[in-house]
Amino acid sequence: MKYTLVFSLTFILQACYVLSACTLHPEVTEGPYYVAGMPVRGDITEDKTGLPLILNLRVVDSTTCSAYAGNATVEIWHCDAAGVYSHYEAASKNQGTATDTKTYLRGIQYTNSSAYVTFNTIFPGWYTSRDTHIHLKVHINGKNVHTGQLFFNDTLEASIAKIAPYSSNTNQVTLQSNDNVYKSGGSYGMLYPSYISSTISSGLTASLDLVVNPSSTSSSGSSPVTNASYRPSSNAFHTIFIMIVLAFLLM
Ligand SMILES: *[C@@H]1O[C@H](CO)[C@@H](O)[C@H](O)[C@H]1NC(C)=O
Ligand SMILES: *[C@@H]1O[C@H](CO)[C@@H](O)[C@H](O)[C@H]1NC(C)=O
Ligand SMILES: *[C@@H]1O[C@H](CO)[C@@H](O)[C@H](O)[C@H]1NC(C)=O
Ligand SMILES: CC(=O)N[C@H]1CO[C@H](CO)[C@@H](O)[C@@H]1O
Repeated sequence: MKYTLVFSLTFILQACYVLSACTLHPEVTEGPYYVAGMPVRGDITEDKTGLPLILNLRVVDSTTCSAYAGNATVEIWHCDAAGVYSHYEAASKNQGTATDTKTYLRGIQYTNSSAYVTFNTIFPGWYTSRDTHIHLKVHINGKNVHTGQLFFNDTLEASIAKIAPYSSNTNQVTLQSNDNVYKSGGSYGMLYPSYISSTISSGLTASLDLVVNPSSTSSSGSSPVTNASYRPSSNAFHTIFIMIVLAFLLM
């Protein structure tokens, strides 16, 4: 009877713990357009036109569920309104594999004392077979601990597609439900932006916590690690701890 109670209470408390814990963000592919060594800067727009987008991203430690106080950077890169990436303009336009030296819409920021970075950029466009997205990497002491992608709501994307210069993008649209990267864990990167002021033309701003394990190494290549194998490993210990405490209390 006592043990049944211990097991039931452990199960309930464990369920509460899992629900309240921050979940480690799954690794998703870095894709073919990553370039190392990009500038450290908050404004990555350069001469690109589009709706202003302000991103506030906070690095959270999955092992403690609190803001990561150490030496972290967040790096982002994304395509322009026409679906073209700097450094890979030819490849983005299906015109071969030549690379260029452009750096627009790429940058790295060190986290501030609240573990935040802020990027000023433009809302990205899209290209065939991919939903609109922003790539990111989190580095800790220079080591890449996480590779992810950020996504937006399909309905929001459809409204933006009607506004210049996005309205000139003739690439095929891919809905989230058909995007293979989104399906591999993209929901953790969903952004829910608000307008900077009263209308969409003022631009958008969004915030997100990036939950990473500071001691892991990003898989970052074309074979992403599944989210299940990236869950924090403290649960087994937690379960045993709760059971011991309850057994004492009920003795
Ligand atoms: C850190 O950056 C965030 C987002 O830009 C900002 O709200 C916050 O005030 C900054 N904190 C410090 C201590 O500078
Ligand atoms: C922080 O990490 C960077 C690499 O991203 C490294 O160059 C720098 O020395 C580190 N700073 C400290 C204070 O550890
Ligand atoms: C996207 O936005 C539409 C309209 O606001 C809403 O109905 C839908 O549930 C949203 N989808 C997601 C995945 O949040
Ligand atoms: C967001 C996401 O991809 N979640 C998946 C994590 O892994 C479990 C187990 O493989 C899936 O059921 C989830 O759909």
